[in-house]
This record gives sequence, C-alpha cells and structure tokens, in this order.
Amino acid sequence: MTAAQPKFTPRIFSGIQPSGGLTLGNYLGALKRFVEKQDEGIETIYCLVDLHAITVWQDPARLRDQTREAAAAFIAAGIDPKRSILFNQSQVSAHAELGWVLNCVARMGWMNRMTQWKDKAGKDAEKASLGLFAYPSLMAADILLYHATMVPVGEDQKQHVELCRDIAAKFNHDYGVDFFPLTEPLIEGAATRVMSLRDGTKKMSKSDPSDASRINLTDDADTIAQKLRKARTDAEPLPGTVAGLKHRPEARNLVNIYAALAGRTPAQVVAEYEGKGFGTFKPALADLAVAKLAPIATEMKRLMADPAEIDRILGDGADRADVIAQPILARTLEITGMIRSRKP
Ligand code: AQP
Repeated sequence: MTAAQPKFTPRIFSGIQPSGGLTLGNYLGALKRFVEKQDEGIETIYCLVDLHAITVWQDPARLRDQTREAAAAFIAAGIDPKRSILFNQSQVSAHAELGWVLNCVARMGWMNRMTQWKDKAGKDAEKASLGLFAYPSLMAADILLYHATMVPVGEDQKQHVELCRDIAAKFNHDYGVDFFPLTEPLIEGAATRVMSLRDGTKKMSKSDPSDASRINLTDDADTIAQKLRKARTDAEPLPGTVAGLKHRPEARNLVNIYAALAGRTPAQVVAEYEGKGFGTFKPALADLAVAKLAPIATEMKRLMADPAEIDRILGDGADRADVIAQPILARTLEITGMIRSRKP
C-alpha cells in the first residue's frame, strides 16, 4: 500500500511541537511546505503536538503561550484554518488512545534504533521519560488516526515516518486486516535540513541553548539581519557548482537557505554568486530573509493580541479532527478485540 493505493484518499497530516518558538528550520522544512500542500487543494490536517512537547519538561504557562504562538505562526505563514484543520493534539483524546494501542504493536528494538531518541536522551537515558522513548509510536498514532497518506517533514523526521510504516504494516499483518495505510514521507525542497548558524554540522533547533544559532519566526528585521551577518562561515568565495560546497557545511547551509527562501535551486544560487565572498552574499541573504520573514513576525504579533480567537480556532479544528478520528479509533479498537457497547 502506498499513497497511490486507491483504498485511501490522499490526505496530509503533519505536526510541530510547541516546545519553543518556531525557527527558520521549522519554517523551511515544514511550515512553508504545509502551506504549499494546502494550496494544492489536498485535504490537510495540521497539529500542534503538545503531548509530544511534554516528553521533555515544559513549564505549563509557557507551553500554553508557545502553543498559541505556534498557531499564530501557522496562520501568519498562510495556513487558512477554514481550508486546513488546525488544532492542538491534546484536545483530541483519540491520539493518546491510539498511541497506547500502537505502543503494544511497536517493538522495543525498533524504538532503540531511533536516532532522535539517542540524541535527546543523551548519555543518561535512564533519566529520560518513558514518553520520550515512546514518542515515535505516538507520532505513528497521530498520522494513522486520520489514515493520512502523506506526511511533509524535514529530513530529521524521516526515520520516524518509516517507523510509522513498520507499525502500520505489523498491525495489518498481526490482525489480518488492510486497515492502516503505509504513509509516505514528503521530504522536498532545498532546505530539508537547515543547520545551526553557529555550527554547520548541527541541526537548527528551537531548543538549542544559543539564540544566535537560529532565526526565530518572531525575530524582527534587525535581529534577522544581524544573526545572518554573524553566521559562521569560511573565508573562501562561493564556488560555481553545488559540488564545490561539499566540504563547506556552513556555506552550503546559507546557500540552501537562500535557495529555499527565493524558491530557486542551490545550483541557480551558486551560479549567480560564483566567486563572490560572504561580504556580498550575507547582506543579500539578509535582505531576502527579512523580506520573507518579517511580515510573518508582524502578522504573528497581531494574531497573538487576541489569544481567545486563537483558542477558538484550535477548538474548532479539534472538533473537525475528532469527527475523522473517532470512527478510525473505534474500528481499531474493534479489530483489537475491545468491547464497544456504549451508546454514542
Ligand atoms: N533544522 C531543521 N531543518 C528542516 N526541518 C526541520 N524541522 C525541525 N527542525 C528542522 C522540521 O519541523 C517539523 C517539526 O519539528 P518538531 O518541532 O516536531 O521537532 P524537531 O524536529 O525536534 O524540531 P526542533 O526545532 O529540533 O525541536 P526541539 O528542539 O524541541 O527538538 C518536522 O517536520 C521537522 O522535520
């Protein structure tokens, strides 16, 4: 079964953790592409995965603020809550319920191989939460609860989507059904892995302790320009081909960011800037980034001034998500042998 299989209608699901302010990495790897998918007319369901966020400690008041801020970022970036379903995960309890069933399908060995688990648990895995270990099976539940056929994600989430396919296949096989789709990851564009501005070998991340390592979607024009001007680079001019960036992670990162923001390929960008130093390239990148990102920050600020309206949008999205999720959860529970005798 793939996205092309007629049994499942094309449907996109994806999520972002409200575990901090969203970054340029979240924007280019995920959010910008969520908007493109919505505008292509595919059914799109987008979720602020707050249950995932608490797999590492979150201050409750900050988590609420960050969830509203993430919702504002989605809308400011172009998600239309009438055309897409936009909600926060904990308002649809079926996520946690299906998550439990899938915990019983997923194997410990599979989870142990997840690189994100290894990275986030670090050396002291004994002290990590059980939720952090089970994170990928809850993510599988998020996707399968809607029979989503495609998941737009950044490169770092590829392994988790592959695990989702393994879980779906095992469920289908164990229970002798053809119930869950084998969902395809959609990893597209010039910036599927945006790197830290301080270290070209590290992913740009909202939880990196260094604010200078990332561009936040709330950063104003001056901050964006300043962070890009100070981004770590080497002393060489830009090459004329992408192959010339192979051993230059910081330069490659800035070229990829430029390409993704401009809607061009990295090859076109290096062809234009061949032989130019970062003294020329960085200001051009800063101008482009400010032109594309500053309006999002301004619109987020406007939306954040009315948190009740954001909560209303999330509540409405949760109601619509629930209508799709409940029958799929009910059928899953029936398949697994649970008695379902309560009146609806
Ligand atoms: N640096 C990145 N480049 C491209 N895509 C990225 N994504 C995240 N960082 C980059 C994509 O954004 C989506 C949402 O990710 P997430 O918030 O659920 O979790 P994450 O991947 O763990 O992101 P962060 O920013 O690194 O969060 P923290 O610091 O809380 O762990 C996904 O599609 C992801 O691929």
